[in-house]
Amino acid sequence: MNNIFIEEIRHQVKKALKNDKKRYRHSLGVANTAACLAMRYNIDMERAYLAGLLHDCAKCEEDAIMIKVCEDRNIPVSDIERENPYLLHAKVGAVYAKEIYNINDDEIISAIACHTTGKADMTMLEMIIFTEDYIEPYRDKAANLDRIRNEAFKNINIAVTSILKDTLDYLKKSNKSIDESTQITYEFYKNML
Ligand code: DGI
Ligand code: FE
Ligand code: FE
Repeated sequence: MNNIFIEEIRHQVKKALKNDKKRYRHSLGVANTAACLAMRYNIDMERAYLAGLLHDCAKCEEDAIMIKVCEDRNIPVSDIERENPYLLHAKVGAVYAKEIYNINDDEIISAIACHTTGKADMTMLEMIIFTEDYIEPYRDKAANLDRIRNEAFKNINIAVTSILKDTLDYLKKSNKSIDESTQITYEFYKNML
């Protein structure tokens, strides 16, 4: 994506993620393939690219700082988030997108805020970022990736449901606590199919 504004954001995101070698590569993967899904589902490509580029911009932030960023802004922090502060990189990423990267597009901000757990009744942009975060080409660990990549371009509601189902299975198997947003999102999409 070629414009000075986006080039500058790419530069800033690269710097912010320099402590996690593969994270910038993943962010570009989400940005580029979110633009592809935007073409498929007739939404603005540049907004999808920007949301993808920024979705993990707080991924290298320290846990204590993320909790403080939320508390200072009266953003609710659930018990599960307090136990697993990495979950907060989504909400804090949304704050940084607004306050540091000067994004004033509410749908981009909300797509960043809900990219880890999803939420009920997501907009197309939100679903695209949620989905690409899981399937972008550099991802290689999750179950059923080939099938879900295919679903994403055929029927994105099915892809979102599959991702939530596999994420919940993985969390249960590894005895991790489940945030109610993840469960609520899954119920919503399962009941919609
Ligand atoms: O930041 P990324 O690694 O690109 O991806 P992400 O923001 O989707 O975070 C992925 C992790 O989040 C993955 O290991 C599953 C985890 N996760 C999603 N929902 C929940 C969760 N972890 C817990 N403990 N509880 C959840 O409800
Ligand atoms: Fe993330
Ligand atoms: Fe991500």
